[in-house]
Amino acid sequence: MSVLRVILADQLSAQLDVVAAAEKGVDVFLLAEVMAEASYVRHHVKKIAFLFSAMRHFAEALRIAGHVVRYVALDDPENAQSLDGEILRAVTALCPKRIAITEPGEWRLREGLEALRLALPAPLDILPDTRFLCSHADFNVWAEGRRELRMEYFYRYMRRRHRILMESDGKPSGARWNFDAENRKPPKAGLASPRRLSFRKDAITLDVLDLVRRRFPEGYGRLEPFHFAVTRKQALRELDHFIAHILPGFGDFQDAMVKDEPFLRHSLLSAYINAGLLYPLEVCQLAEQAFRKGLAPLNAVEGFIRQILGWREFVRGIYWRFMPGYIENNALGATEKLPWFYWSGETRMACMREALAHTHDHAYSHHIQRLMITGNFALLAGLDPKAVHEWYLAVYADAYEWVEAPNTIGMALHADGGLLASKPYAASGNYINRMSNCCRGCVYDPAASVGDHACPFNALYWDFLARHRDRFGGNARMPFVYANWDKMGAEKQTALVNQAQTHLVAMREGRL
Ligand code: FAD
Ligand code: DLZ
Ligand code: SF4
Repeated sequence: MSVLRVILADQLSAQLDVVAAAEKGVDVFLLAEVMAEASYVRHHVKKIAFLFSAMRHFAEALRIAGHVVRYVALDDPENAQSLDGEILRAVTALCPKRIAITEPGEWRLREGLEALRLALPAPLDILPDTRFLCSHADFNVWAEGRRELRMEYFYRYMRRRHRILMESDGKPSGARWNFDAENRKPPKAGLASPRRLSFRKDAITLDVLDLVRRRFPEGYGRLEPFHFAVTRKQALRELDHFIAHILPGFGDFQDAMVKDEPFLRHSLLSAYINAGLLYPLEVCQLAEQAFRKGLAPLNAVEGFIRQILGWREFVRGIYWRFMPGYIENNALGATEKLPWFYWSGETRMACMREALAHTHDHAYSHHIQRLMITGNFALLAGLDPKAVHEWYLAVYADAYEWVEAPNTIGMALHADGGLLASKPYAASGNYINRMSNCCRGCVYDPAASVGDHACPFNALYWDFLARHRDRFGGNARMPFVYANWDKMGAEKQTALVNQAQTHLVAMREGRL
């Protein structure tokens, strides 16, 4: 044989050179389900099932297209149960002249390949991941010499570079880069998600569900109902459905949280884009077309495209520029153990219960729940960033370290000291009460800061600000909050700090 072409679970894209350059009937593709990857964190069982089913479908499509595929299932008795082990086993069996792989999305695997290279009898080509719209080199050129790395400026650079939402005079469409002032309204009464697609399980998916049930009995989360798209064709249907029916309302309620409504007007596309079933560029282009045809307003389309062309590419740039140290960051010195309720969902805080239930049932919760509920609580309570990072990496179907770590360590926990975000996303119960309808059904009172029924987010918020005044006191975006703190007077301040301690004790004892 000529080339062994290795495809990882999140590289299911025919456009990648590893796939596109293959010689039919000569080269061999290797895809492997391995325990090392399926258990390095306690992944959600839906995430494992989604990836295994999508891998099996991708392998099937390659075979139908005339390629030779070596597919190693988890239950294969010969399975070495690690990616390195499976590459070595395939090389021994097939004696390829070369081995080709797309650069993995996680640092630990990228490093592992360098070590593996030394053990391989044939050359190993690590090819760039061309699905991303900004290469490592281009990100570094953009970042070099800047005092601060801010998404908004990177996003403008990407808009110009890829000519997305740009007019012929070189100005941004609508003469503004950002339309968020028109977005992010509180939920209106009766706000619900439009109809969402649900994909039927075929024999491949049923086999995978059976496998996951047998092999991951202690896995986190609810396996069924399972209606993820598992092929590119299905993912394209999900994309078309989003563009036609949901995108027009995307911006308006982007930050709203509604009880029993996990999806609202979010796209649910991240798991598909990250695994390779959809390409980020095609998603942005289809959204732009909807605007050009007058099918979706600019505030919705710009807001959506910014998430992908801006945030998604930006966090990837940050990850690769600052790894391996990035995930070790703990700028705020946070050391609290991750409370068990992150896994069990058993807490009296209704907003947390809601976000954790979505996570458990769907391997999904939307951005504001991740940032302003579970992330905000972790920030205020001073939870250990490494433990929080491992939790986020496990529980969402779209989670890979390159995208999860900057969002968790940087955006949610400010543990990178402000590298990614200029101020911490800290908020009290007042914000949650404004942006959700959860407080109505909660044993805690969002208007109370001290006492038995005081919303924990309130005292924890003030205590957080007081604890970190040295760091945030001079922040140009935070003078009002510190002015409010100072106005309270010593007695109220002491009561808040004591109340925060009461909440932390309750948290440690599983009573919060
Ligand atoms: P939509 O709200 O419809 O957004 C559209 C698309 O924009 C998403 O599909 C995604 O591709 C992209 N996007 C939006 N926000 C971000 C962002 N901040 N960073 C990168 N891409 C973004 N996203 C992941 O893909 N994987 C993760 O592991 C992940 N972990 C997160 C952890 C924390 C603590 C936080 C605060 C955010 C995290 N995000 C992660 C970002 C974001 O929450 C998800 O991309 C989004 O919720 C996915 O749902 P959706 O497809 O419905 O997104
Ligand atoms: C997340 C994951 C899981 C659960 N299982 C596998 C697997 O069996 N085989 C594989 O090739 N990749 C898997 N992955 C994805 C990797 O752990 C890793 O997150 C990505 O390949 C990083 O780019
Ligand atoms: Fe969450 Fe506080 Fe509202 Fe309860 S009262 S739902 S804990 S914000």
